[in-house]
Amino acid sequence: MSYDISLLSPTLGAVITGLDLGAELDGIPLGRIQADLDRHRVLFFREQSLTPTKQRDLAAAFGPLHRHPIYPHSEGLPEVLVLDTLQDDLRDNAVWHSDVSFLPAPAAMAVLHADIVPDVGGDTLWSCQHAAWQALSAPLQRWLGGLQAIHRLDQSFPPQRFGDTPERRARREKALAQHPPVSHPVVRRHPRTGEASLYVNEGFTAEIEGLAPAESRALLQLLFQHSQRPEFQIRWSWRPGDVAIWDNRNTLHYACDDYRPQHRRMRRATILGEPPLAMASQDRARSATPA
Ligand SMILES: O=C(O)CCC(=O)C(=O)O
Ligand SMILES: [Fe+2]
Repeated sequence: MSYDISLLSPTLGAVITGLDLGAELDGIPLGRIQADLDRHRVLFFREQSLTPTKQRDLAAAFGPLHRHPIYPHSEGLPEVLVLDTLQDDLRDNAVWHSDVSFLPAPAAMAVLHADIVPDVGGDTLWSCQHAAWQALSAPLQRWLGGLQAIHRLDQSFPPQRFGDTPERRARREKALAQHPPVSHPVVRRHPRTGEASLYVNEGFTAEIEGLAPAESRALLQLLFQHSQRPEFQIRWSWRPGDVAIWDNRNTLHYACDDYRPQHRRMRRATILGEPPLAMASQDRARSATPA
């Protein structure tokens, strides 16, 4: 099956037309989709109306799937989580984040399907963290390349969120006990493309290791602001049935919270990756050498 692709920005985002993601898996050009994802980082497919099972199967073709410790899931499908404004307070997704960076081996990719969307509003934004890294000065790139940061689940799942019933409280507490804070490189190297990208996010990154608290706060503030520059971003206005597939290693995303009280429901299947790779020291040195 061949398809057409058109770009949304120079650095990230492409819309694919002429492809039915609900077709039999062996008819879907998974290798070409993966190559386009490597190049464009976020791919969009209009009005696909994938069933939850098809969504799970499509995502599983790219790698093992994650079961989220807190979010509810599609009936009978623990790998397909449901983000429903009638069920949960999802305002915390209106913060720039990379999915499940609180895991030792976070998500490589995600497949998001729009079930119910407001007439207007409820867009999702993505930001390219390879472009963000590239736009930093060479001395800062070199310094960041040697740093590690702590990522925590509870930063995006505070007690007031998912703590309103005894069951949800217990689920959150169990999740916290099973997910102690983890340390990841501040700059990660993509295992498929070799590209460097900034890897801190407001959703889960709590501190930079080894710095004084005030230094860590100031540096994270600088990096969060930098990572969110409009130059690195795209924004998608959903129609029901739209699908987005993103590279979760080198992008951040943000679900715009501008549509309440309208109803919005999305589903996500999340493909697990590897522990983030740090920059090799010779690469850090090279990034500081004028071309
Ligand atoms: O609701 C959305 O548009 C995205 C929510 C989100 O952060 C996710 O699915 O990972
Ligand atoms: Fe997310």
